[in-house]
Amino acid sequence: MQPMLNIAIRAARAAGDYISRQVNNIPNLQVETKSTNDFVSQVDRQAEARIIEILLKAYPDHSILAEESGTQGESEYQWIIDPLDGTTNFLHGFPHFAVSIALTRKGRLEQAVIYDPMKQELFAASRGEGATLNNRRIRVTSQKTTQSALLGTGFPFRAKQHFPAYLGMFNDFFQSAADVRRAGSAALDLAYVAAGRLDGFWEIGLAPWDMAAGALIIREAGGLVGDFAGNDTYLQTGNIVTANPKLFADMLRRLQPHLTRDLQD
Ligand code: 2AM
Ligand code: CA
Repeated sequence: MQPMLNIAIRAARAAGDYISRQVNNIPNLQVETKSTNDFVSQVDRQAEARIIEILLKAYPDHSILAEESGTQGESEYQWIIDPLDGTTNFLHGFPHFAVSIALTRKGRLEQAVIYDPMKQELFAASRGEGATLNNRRIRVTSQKTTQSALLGTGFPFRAKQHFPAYLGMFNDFFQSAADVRRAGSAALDLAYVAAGRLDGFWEIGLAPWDMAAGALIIREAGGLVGDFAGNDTYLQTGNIVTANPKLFADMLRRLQPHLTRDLQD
C-alpha cells in the first residue's frame, strides 16, 4: 500500500476512535454556531488537531487545508481534511458521520480515506489503484436508468438563495428516480456511491473538504464526478454530481433546466 495512504488511514482511525468515544459525552459538549445551521464542537477541533499532528509528524513539509483551522504551510502536497463530516448528525447522536482525508499533489487527487467510526467502515483509494472498503475492492453500480436508481443528495440549508433551484432539481429526481436519500454526511454519500449503495448523488454548495476524498474514491471505483456542467471544477464551485458512467449524463441532463446563473458549473 502507498505509504502516504497508510499515514492517512492511521490519522483517520485515530480521529474516528476519538469521535466514537465522545458519543457518550454529547450532552456535555459545548457547541458553537459558526453561522446559521453550521455547528462546531470541541470534538471537531480535537479530531482535526489529532489528524494534523499525525500527518505533519510523517510529512512536516506538506501543507494543510482543514475545515476548522484553515490553511497552513506551502507545498505541492496538500492534505484536505474534514475531521467530522456530518456534525449535525453527531451532535444528535444520529450514528452517521465520518472522517474525510484527501491528499492532492499539484492540485491532483492522489490519496483518499473516509472512515465511519460507528460502523467501522473504512473507504480508501490511491490514484490508479482502485478503491476499497475494509480492504475489499468496491465498484459503482451498473444501474442504467434513473427510474430504478437510488440517489443521494444534501439540502442547501446554509445557502438558502439556492433553495428554489434545488427544489426544482429535487422535484425532477424525486419523480423520476426509485427514491432519494438525505443522510447528512456528504463524505459518506460519496463513499456509498463508490461502494454501489447509491447509484448517484448531487449537492449544491459543498466545501472542498466535504468532497475531495469521496471524489477520488468514486473515480477509482469506476464512477464519474463533475460540476453541474459535467466538468472538473467541483472542488472550486462546490456543486457536485456523481454517478456510475451509465447514469451520469442523464443526471446532468436533468439538472440542466434548474441551473440559475450562479449554478452553471
Ligand atoms: P458538515 O457536517 O462537515 O458541516 C449535509 O448536507 C452535508 O453537507 C454534511 O456533509 C455537511 O458537512 C455538508 N455541508 C457543508 N457545507 C454545506 C452547505 N453550505 N450546505 C449544505 N451542506 C453542507
Ligand atoms: Ca463536512
